[in-house]
Amino acid sequence: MDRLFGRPRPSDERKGRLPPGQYLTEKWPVLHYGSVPHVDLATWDFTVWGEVERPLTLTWEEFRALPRRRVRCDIHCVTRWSKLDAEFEGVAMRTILDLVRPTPAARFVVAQCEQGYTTNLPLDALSDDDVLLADTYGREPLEPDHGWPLRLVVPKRYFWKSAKWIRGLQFLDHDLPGFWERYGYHNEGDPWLEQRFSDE
Ligand SMILES: Nc1nc2c(c(=O)[nH]1)N[C@H]1C(S)=C(S)[C@@H](COP(=O)(O)O)O[C@H]1N2
Ligand SMILES: [Mo]
Repeated sequence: MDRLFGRPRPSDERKGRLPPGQYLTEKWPVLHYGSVPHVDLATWDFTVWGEVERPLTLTWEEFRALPRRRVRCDIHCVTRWSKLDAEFEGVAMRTILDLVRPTPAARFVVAQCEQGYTTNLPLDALSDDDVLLADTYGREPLEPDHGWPLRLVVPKRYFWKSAKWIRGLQFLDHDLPGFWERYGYHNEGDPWLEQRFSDE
């Protein structure tokens, strides 16, 4: 009944959106292993290979010509900060999946990035319609720190699965733990189940 009088308070809107063990931040922290890569769009490409019927390599211009999609989502980092209402724009993963057509054997995907960072996801998780290859945040190109020119955004997983400076996707018939997953991070990384580390 409160809702009849005025707008809901921010605390009401936020209720139920913070997974266990997380706190809210307004800022957007920068976190990664190693340094920010120097990327030249003239030589940049995006490659999809492995268990797909139509392997694909896109130049930056070709990537930018694909249909666009905007996703508003909450970010949950395993280091316990969460940021609500992030607005990314780019190409829906569904669009890429339609182009490359995973084979019936394809079950897992490894995101491959500049400087060798990797992270793994089941194909099911990648197929969600909120999964994005994002080049834009808040209507501006991504900051280099946050993954310019292109990052993966997987809203339903902890943010280490949202690979920055992504250069390709490798489709596999078996699972292959990525960079942090090999160092003890959970293989699935669902923030609502608090899947932080693999020994928990
Ligand atoms: N290429 C690359 N992507 C990466 C990482 C990294 O080290 N290298 N770190 C991950 C981790 S641990 C987190 S929490 C998020 C942080 O993204 P942000 O700096 O945009 O907040 O990026 C993820 N993507
Ligand atoms: Mo992280």
